[in-house]
Amino acid sequence: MSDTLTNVPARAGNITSVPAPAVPAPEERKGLTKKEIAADHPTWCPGCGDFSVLALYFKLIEKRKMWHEKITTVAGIGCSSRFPYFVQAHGAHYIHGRALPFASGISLSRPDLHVFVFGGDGDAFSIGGNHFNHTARKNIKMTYCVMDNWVYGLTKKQTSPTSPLGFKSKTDQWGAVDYPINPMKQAIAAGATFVARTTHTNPNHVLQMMEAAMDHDGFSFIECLSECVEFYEGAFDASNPRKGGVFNEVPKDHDVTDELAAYKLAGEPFPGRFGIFYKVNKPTKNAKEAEINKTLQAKVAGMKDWQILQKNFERMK
Ligand SMILES: Cc1ncc(C[n+]2csc(CCOP(=O)(O)OP(=O)(O)O)c2C)c(N)n1
Ligand code: SF4
Ligand SMILES: [Mg+2]
Repeated sequence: MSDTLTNVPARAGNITSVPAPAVPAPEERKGLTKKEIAADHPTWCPGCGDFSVLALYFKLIEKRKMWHEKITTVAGIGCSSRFPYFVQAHGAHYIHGRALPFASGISLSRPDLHVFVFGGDGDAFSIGGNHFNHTARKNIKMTYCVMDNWVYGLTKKQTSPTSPLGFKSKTDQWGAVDYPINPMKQAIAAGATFVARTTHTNPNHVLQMMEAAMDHDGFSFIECLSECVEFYEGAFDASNPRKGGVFNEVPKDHDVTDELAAYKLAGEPFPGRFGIFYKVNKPTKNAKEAEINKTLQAKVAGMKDWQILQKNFERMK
């Protein structure tokens, strides 16, 4: 189990601390079962790929013995973004495209939590495109899993930034004319320090990617293909061996620290590769801010909150 799950001290500060409720030592506590972590019955269409991502998230929580008070599940708006409703733990179904800034606040103020963000391609790359770039470049510790179905599902079939050319939708009746973005290239270029690709049709692989992403100290991004059976059926058949497609993993000799090699992999035509394309260690914003806080807190050690405020006011006179 990663240290971040169990050994991170409570947030330091000048605020009077409230005694924490008695929680058994980690080794004495059992991991949650799916029954304890599953909330409402998911309202997705039967056969939607999102079911599989949710089931694997439950599996991850079970396997890695995470507890309710250590997990936060955040999302924006969309079918995929309904995710936090179905998880019996802290979380938020937030504003369309704004899941990442909300999750950033959680991550920076509560470094002891595992922050997971789920959402769709529209949420991530249309309305939330700007936040995606900035959260990645800041290297804020969290795992962002984009359930990419190449369409706006919730609003019933509009072209999304990942829809391929020619895709017929309510916003492109004669076929999409705008070039799609490549989420993997975008993540690498924006500065994400962990970039992986998987597909809902390969459960073991999804779990493997989620585990690796969770263990990464920084902003980890996963593009998970997740079929919308209602508005883009068969979109990913070419990546599914059960439908006559091929599931090709990242070559064994791929150097995950080589940005250009990762970019090259990301450029392979669909169905492309699956696995970890890029992974480097860089100081996180969390670590940098913690350092600043430590230095500043040392300067006011032993002072009461009102004394710090008074000192500040006096300085402003
Ligand atoms: C500010 C704002 N603009 C537009 C919408 C309408 N809207 C809701 S979800 C969505 C797109 C969802 O697509 P995606 O993120 O790909 O999720 P999916 O439903 O495909 O999982 C849009 C445009 C909204 N809720 N809020
Ligand atoms: S509309 Fe598509 S994405 Fe939304 S729940 Fe149905 S199958 Fe899933
Ligand atoms: Mg979508």
